[in-house]
Amino acid sequence: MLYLIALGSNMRHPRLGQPRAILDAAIEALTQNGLDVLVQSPTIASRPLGPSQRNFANGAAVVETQLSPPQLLDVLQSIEREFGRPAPQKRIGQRWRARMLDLDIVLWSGGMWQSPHLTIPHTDMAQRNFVLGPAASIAGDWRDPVSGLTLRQLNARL
Ligand code: A4P
Ligand code: MG
Repeated sequence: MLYLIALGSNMRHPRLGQPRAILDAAIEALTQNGLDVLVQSPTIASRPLGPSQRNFANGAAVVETQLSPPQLLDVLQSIEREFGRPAPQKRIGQRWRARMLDLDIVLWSGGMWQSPHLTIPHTDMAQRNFVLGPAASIAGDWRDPVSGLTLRQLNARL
């Protein structure tokens, strides 16, 4: 199976430092968890969508694995937990949900997936330039099964 994964961070990690270093470490964690990382996009800086103040580092990767979508989601969430959350004093209000690292499954080679905790393609993919930009740079010909458009076409529409 091929999967397109989106990576995002806008936190400073106590050991790793800046968000782009967190993304690099996340790619390494994917490999260490047995995923075959075929391509990694350049990391971009993007303006925060939503209430957060800090800019994000965003990126994408194509990985190959025998894991099913729910199994891969388990792995991604365990990696997210491994990277932790911001320091406790910052965990106020809605911010307590903030994470060092966000890993989303954007597309997979099997087409669509729909279950209570997992929807592929990722529902917000087509509206998010910080997903489509990096994704189109490494997998521009990959077709979104919902719209029938390639990532390059979707990215051009934003
Ligand atoms: N889930 C369903 N489908 C998927 C999928 N395809 N991939 C479920 C991954 N997870 C999927 O995810 C909550 C649940 O979604 C998971 O448990 C899984 O079962 P989450 O990432 O913990 O939370 P969320 O609902 O996505 O909220 P979050 O993380 O606060 O918001 P978003 O929508 O993920 O956005 N601005 C910039 N510039 N760059 C960013 O990367 N990211 C966010 C977070 C906001 N603004 C941003 C960025
Ligand atoms: Mg997520």
